[in-house]
Amino acid sequence: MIVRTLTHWGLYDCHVNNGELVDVTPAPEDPDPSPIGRNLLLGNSLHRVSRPAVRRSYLEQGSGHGVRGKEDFVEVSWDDALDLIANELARIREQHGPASIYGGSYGWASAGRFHHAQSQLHRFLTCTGGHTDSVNAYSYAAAEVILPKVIGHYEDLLKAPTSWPRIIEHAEMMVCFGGLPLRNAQITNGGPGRHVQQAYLKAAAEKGIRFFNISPQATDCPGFLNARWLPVRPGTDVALMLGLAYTLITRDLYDEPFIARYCSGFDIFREYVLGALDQTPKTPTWAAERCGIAATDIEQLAGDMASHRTMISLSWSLSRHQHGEQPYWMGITLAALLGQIGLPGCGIGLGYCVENKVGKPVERHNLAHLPRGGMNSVSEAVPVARIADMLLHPGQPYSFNGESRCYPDIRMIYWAGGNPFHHHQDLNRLALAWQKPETVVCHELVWTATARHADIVLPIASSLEREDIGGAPNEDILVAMKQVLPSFDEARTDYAVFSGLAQRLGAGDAFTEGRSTRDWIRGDTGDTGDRYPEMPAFETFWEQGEYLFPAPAAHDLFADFRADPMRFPLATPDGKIQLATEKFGHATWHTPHEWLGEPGIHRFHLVSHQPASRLHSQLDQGEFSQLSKINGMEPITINASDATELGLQARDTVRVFNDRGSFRAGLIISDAIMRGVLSIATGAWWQPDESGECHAGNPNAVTLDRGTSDIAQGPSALTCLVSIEKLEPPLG
Ligand SMILES: Nc1nc2c(c(=O)[nH]1)N[C@H]1C(S)=C(S)[C@@H](COP(=O)(O)OP(=O)(O)OC[C@H]3O[C@@H](n4cnc5c(=O)[nH]c(N)nc54)[C@H](O)[C@@H]3O)O[C@H]1N2
Ligand SMILES: Nc1nc2c(c(=O)[nH]1)N[C@H]1C(S)=C(S)[C@@H](COP(=O)(O)OP(=O)(O)OC[C@H]3O[C@@H](n4cnc5c(=O)[nH]c(N)nc54)[C@H](O)[C@@H]3O)O[C@H]1N2
Ligand SMILES: [Mo]
Repeated sequence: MIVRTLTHWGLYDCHVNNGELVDVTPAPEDPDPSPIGRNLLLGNSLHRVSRPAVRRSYLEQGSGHGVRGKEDFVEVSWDDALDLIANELARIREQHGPASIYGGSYGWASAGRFHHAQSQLHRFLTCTGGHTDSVNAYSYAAAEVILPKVIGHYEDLLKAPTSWPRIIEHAEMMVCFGGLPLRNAQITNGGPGRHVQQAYLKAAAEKGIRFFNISPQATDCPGFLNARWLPVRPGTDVALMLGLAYTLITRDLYDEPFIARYCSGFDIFREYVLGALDQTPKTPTWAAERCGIAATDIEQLAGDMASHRTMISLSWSLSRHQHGEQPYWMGITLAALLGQIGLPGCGIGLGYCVENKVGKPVERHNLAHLPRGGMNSVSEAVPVARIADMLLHPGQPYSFNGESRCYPDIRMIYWAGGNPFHHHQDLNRLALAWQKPETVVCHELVWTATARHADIVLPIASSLEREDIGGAPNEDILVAMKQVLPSFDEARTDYAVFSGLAQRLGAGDAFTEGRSTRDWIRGDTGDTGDRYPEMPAFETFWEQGEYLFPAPAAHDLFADFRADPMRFPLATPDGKIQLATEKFGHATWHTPHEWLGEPGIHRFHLVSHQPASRLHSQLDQGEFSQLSKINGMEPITINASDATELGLQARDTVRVFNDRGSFRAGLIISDAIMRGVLSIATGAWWQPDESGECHAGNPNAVTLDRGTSDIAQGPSALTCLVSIEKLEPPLG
């Protein structure tokens, strides 16, 4: 039997024999399928949670006993587990109020719109009395806060910038900060039906567009683009862009009429660039000292950008540095100086190739998602990456988005669909903070480090073990995700679990509305039926298995604003691009807390990027992910001259460390990474030994857990200096 399914990494045919998954092959319609699908083979069965389980001393002695993450678990019946959780939720809400329950629960979970784990959890917690939530995403939190102030329409800039066909037709140059890493285009949150980024890049290369890869790694652009590599020190793009801006302004290469008509605050920004107030002109030489790119190259690039039709791309990784708000503000400022925003195929886009959807001509479909089921009784939401601070400092003040706020006093954590013990920074610190609440509940498929750090773990059915409707607002396919496999052992869907809990808490009807899973799925096409009259009725769609939306026309972002800024103003106070604001100043260079400009004793910058062989930590146990490992560990890349200097060889087991922690990894030696930089993918399952050293190679063993700044309080995962040494085998 072959059953088709949609995942965050594409559309696959699952081959099932006697209730077992025997093969996974990409849908033939996908022109450039992702090998990540192979991970489903072992991944759907290895390390699964079989039955509800409770941490031993929590079960035997109650909350407040034992140490999370250091104990074994006792399996219990579903009824006992659900009674335990329902009683605990009721007790804690009554004693400490709904804000003491943290349901932020960041994470990607699986494709499938109805079973989306975080939406299920939010609906359940809202229906039963409310909870503290998180705000913004690890991916680009700094952008989410700064972009609305600068340019208004941040959603389109991030997810639906000027489409590739327009770039290919009109642009002459593409300057890519963070490159165009095709490995990331394997993914779209919700699921891509057809992978298109490689074909677009090839067409752009054939057209003769010149690419510039501004990144610590040459591999961030595929070889066929023949990109010019300008190795930049991590975290210094703002300095580089200021050097470019200085050149444009002082050589009169900037577009004065564009600035006058479409921007405000230029005079303040110009004073800063010229050094009128701080006596520090941001010359190319000043920039070169910080970013490591020669002043002559900076001058030449500025001239080239001004004299050609140029598209600027800023990868989302730039936002995950300390002061990650600034590269986005500065990138927009640079694009404004060039005056090409809104011209066909030019201007600026954030994150081409970051996901399959970015740059694809799209119409954002208004697909329904599971509603919350009312207003959350708690209005406060904590910036997503401040979780350890929140747990460690209840009641303490912090600043966010120009406001002063206080952290809530969290007594219970409820997590479904994410893996904070892979995704959060400084995991040893998180493990300490995680001891604070009275109860931690986790819904998981597999025994991740997050499951191991809970008190109560519930086994969840995988996306292959339930039915759903699959699709993403900016992809072109809707998929009837039929059930592929029976549930693993005693696993249940998140929905079934929350239905059982809601009933115990007297909110059963409010949660389920008396609807079956199929009823919910049927309603999940949103208003698409109205917008696409040719779309078949649900039953026909379900039988046919797929619906492809008609291809929309390519578009140029901000073309309407450019044509008529009065009629199509930006969503900023004066409708213009804000190069300076009263409250937040202007795009500014801040010296990072850790960077190669002042290395100190740890003299390597650790860049942690998205993995080519999986999605985050998901299915790390799968075949394709395991093939990428070196001696069972995540590979880490070092520059060849650095390796020689340190006496390191390819495939050595290395120890990477700083004052926060350490991890082990297998070494790759390369000329395609700049000196002083180490690069490792995120997502290896955190496996700390007694000393806290991770044996699998999770970079968050050593990363910095600080907010980007008071503006967005996003993650600063990429601001991280480390040392590296060969791990000698123990003597004897
Ligand atoms: N150092 C460093 N850290 C980073 C980053 C970085 O660049 N550097 N990047 C950050 C970014 S951008 C992101 S988005 C995060 C990603 O972090 P996460 O989104 O937390 O990572 P995933 O591995 O996708 O975690 C999803 C978890 O949900 C489980 N799951 C899957 N389906 C279901 C389901 O139906 N129900 C339930 N209950 N569970 C399910 C999976 O088994 C898995 O453990 O990592 C961040 N962390
Ligand atoms: N295969 C795969 N694809 C994915 C994901 C996955 O897990 N697997 N995750 C998805 C998710 S959740 C997200 S948010 C996106 C993330 O998309 P991005 O954030 O764009 O991706 P990263 O791979 O983290 O970073 C891209 C490159 O930025 C470079 N870089 C790092 N720091 C700097 C810097 O300071 N300056 C410059 N110029 N370059 C720098 C690094 O060399 C890195 O390879 O990817 C998505 N795509
Ligand atoms: Mo992300």
